[in-house]
Amino acid sequence: MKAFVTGITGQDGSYMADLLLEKGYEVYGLMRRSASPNLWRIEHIKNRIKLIEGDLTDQSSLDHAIRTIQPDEVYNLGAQSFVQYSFQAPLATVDATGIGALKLFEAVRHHKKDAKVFQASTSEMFGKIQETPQNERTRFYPRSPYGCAKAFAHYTAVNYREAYGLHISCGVMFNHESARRGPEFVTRKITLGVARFKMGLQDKIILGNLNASRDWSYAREMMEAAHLMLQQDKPVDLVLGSGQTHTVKEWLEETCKVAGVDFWDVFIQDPSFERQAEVDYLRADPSLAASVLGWRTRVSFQELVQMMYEADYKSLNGPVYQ
Ligand code: NAP
Ligand code: F7E
Repeated sequence: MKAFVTGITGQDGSYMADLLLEKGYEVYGLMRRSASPNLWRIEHIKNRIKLIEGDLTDQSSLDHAIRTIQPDEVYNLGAQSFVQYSFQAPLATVDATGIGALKLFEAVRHHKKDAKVFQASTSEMFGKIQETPQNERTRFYPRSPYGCAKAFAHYTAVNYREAYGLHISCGVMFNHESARRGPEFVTRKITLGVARFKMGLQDKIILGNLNASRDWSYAREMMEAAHLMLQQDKPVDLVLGSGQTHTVKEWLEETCKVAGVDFWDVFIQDPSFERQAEVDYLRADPSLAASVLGWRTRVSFQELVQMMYEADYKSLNGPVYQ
């Protein structure tokens, strides 16, 4: 079996590549040109995967990739995925995250119509939530250029399924984290910041809104669900999350507890880290995913915090990525 993964250098793409290699797939990944290549998450597998140069904003590179690889499965995990940055660079975000998905679906439609496609949809589409918990029928109300771009990609996936019979499944993924999370996201910013504080390398962590609630789970488990979704005969859209929610403050408190440091010593609140339009509260209803896939998250909130804090603490003495 051959799989093509966009976003292979990102958190999810690297876990997906690990998982697919374990299952015996031939793994191809899309990598964009960068002055300083960002390969740390796939360093351990770089000799076992094939990297194809290209860009989600460039139709010809996607056409070329799909035409030459002829993949059985395509995982569209590439995106400008940082919500805060999407307010600073809305057009670039929409290009990669929204139109990029359309370009990839077009490449599949023209060059490998029977490939099964996974689209990385997001709980950010629920934004200003219309009900709790959020399920497959909850109305979207995105609150950022990123959320709007993902809603466009999601509806385009549904349309390409209905109009052209493509096998595209959308995983509506709630926040998922790991030691491979980018350090700009709040979970990793906190675990890395507290580890540095503990080692005397940093005085304070500067944070924005501590009251936001997120449904956090472990990224590797999320990729297991994405893979399972493409093993179904029929395409399906599913909400993927733990069903539990915690505030940013609780993530910080738990990290401080694991590190054995005083919560009040560690952070400063700064409104400049607050969002122009915030998503206050997210909690998944993963019951359909449980019944269709037999999947649920296993790593708890406490285990996730501990795993990430310990990896960061160790990495300060040399790189350790899990
Ligand atoms: P991530 O770590 O930010 O990785 C994003 C990947 O996309 C990177 O490999 C990046 O390449 C690549 N990329 C960005 N712009 C591109 C472009 N123009 N052309 C080609 N590649 C491009 O994100 P993640 O956390 O792994 O998330 C994976 C996917 O799931 C994303 O689509 C994200 O929006 C979505 N999602 C994530 C979560 C979550 O909680 N993690 C939840 C719901 C949905 P570089 O390495 O070169 O930057
Ligand atoms: O923010 C608050 C912030 O940037 C979480 C992406 O993977 O998940 C992710 O998006 C919350 C927000 O992730 C800081 O205001 C407080 O309420 O870690 P985040 P996100 O915006 O939830 C979704 C599902 C995706 O699809 C996205 O791709 O934390 N917060 N203080 C802060 N956030 C950051 N980044 N930095 C702070 O200092």
